[in-house]
Amino acid sequence: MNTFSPGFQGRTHRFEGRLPPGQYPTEDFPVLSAGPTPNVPTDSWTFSVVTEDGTARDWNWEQMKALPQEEPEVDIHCVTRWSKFGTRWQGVPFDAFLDDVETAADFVMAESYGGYTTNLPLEDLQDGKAWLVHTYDGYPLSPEHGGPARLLVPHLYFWKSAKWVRRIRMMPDDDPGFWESVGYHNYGDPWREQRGWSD
Ligand SMILES: Nc1nc2c(c(=O)[nH]1)N[C@H]1C(S)=C(S)[C@@H](COP(=O)(O)O)O[C@H]1N2
Ligand SMILES: [Mo]
Repeated sequence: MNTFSPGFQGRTHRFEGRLPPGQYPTEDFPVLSAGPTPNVPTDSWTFSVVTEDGTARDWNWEQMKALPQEEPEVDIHCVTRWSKFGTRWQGVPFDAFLDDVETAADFVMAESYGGYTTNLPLEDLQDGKAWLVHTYDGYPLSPEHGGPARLLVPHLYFWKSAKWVRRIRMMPDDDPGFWESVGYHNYGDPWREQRGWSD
């Protein structure tokens, strides 16, 4: 006799191999913010890419919405050990912001409204691996989850996905961001369990 319901088997099969080591799956969407939620109205929102010589490219909300849009459906992994499968977003593939940007830098600092920062290799924002997202599950991204727009870099632990992102600054030399400077891993690959400095 089959003791599993079809639904249970279906779920197990569907998510097989998708849980990184040390993580548990959750259906909730916890909010993790290091400080208060900034209020950023879309009519005064801007997003900038700044190269190492100080040259900035800026987009306002309308210009950002006019860029090519994608609907990534991805698993996300928080270093506090929850993972959430199949989250649905809409936003701009990050390559669209980097198209005309001339830089020799290999690293970036993502800087947010409210002051949060997180560092990444530039290549982790390229080739379809990252997005600037403004919609979650069909609705405008809520302020607690980073609205009006946040970074989405699902192949790294979720602290790299800066909420309320305001600027990407190119850095010739790598520099730790907010959590990286107090002990989180510099890169944060969930599949290699890169949680802390010593991992
Ligand atoms: N600006 C900003 N971005 C942030 C954070 C933050 O505190 N401020 N927390 C990070 C951490 S540690 C995680 S796990 C995720 C949480 O996103 P969520 O609140 O939408 O789940 O956002 C990341 N991005
Ligand atoms: Mo986190």
